[in-house]
Amino acid sequence: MDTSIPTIQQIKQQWKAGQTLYNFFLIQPSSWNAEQYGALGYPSLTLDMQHGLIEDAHLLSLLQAIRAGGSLPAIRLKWNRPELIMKALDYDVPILICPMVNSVAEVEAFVRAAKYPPHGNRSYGPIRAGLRGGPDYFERANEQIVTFAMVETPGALDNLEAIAATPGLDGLYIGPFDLTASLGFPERANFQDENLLAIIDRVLAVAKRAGLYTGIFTIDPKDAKAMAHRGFDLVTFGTDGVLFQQIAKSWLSKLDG
Ligand code: 3PY
Ligand code: MG
Repeated sequence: MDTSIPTIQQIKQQWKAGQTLYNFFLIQPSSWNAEQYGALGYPSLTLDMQHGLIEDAHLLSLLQAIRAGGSLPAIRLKWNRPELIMKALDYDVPILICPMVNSVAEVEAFVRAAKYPPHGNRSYGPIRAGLRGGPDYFERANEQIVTFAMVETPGALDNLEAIAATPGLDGLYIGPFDLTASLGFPERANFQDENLLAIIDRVLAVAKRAGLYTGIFTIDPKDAKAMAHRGFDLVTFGTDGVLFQQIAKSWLSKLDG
């Protein structure tokens, strides 16, 4: 077991002390790709099952590679469905990010599937998670998992305070692309836009009042740093897809003609 990778308990202490956990999204289903980011010092990696090219059959080798590289794994679920949530947890993913929720009922369903009774109805069978979690995994699992509901729809914004009060929910994670697209903003995810910043600050304030952790997606390290300074706990600073395309284009542009 790699003891240099922090546990969720340690991450929660770091968040309470005001430290940001930087995070990077992986869309490529390659274990070598996943392993090398950790070796380069990326502290946490999220497998993007919603938009990434990653399917269930890739999960095991990707999760093994992420830990082998030295990063803490997370997952952005394909959708808010109990079988996907329970499977991800059995595979030993301690941080879950659930996309496109709109209502308290949807967030309750998310949390219920992620927690063992009496707080939820997660089915028992922690095939991989139990190995790291030890013999008392069942007793401690609910505290070893962080559930983030994404705020990226008008519904989530309308119901923000009530969603934040959902028992068992651990955090709110902003998806600025869907948020600005669904609200009809002129530009998607422009972090200079005062209207977007006002929403970001509202989500931060509501989350802090409710005792929740906060996360946000960006694709630019400059925006990521600004969001960390604004007070976010988990800040995504890009994806392997965007990184590859930017570098590939810039290398091509250095050639003649
Ligand atoms: C969004 O910004 O909508 C996201 O889901 C980030 O991936
Ligand atoms: Mg989104």
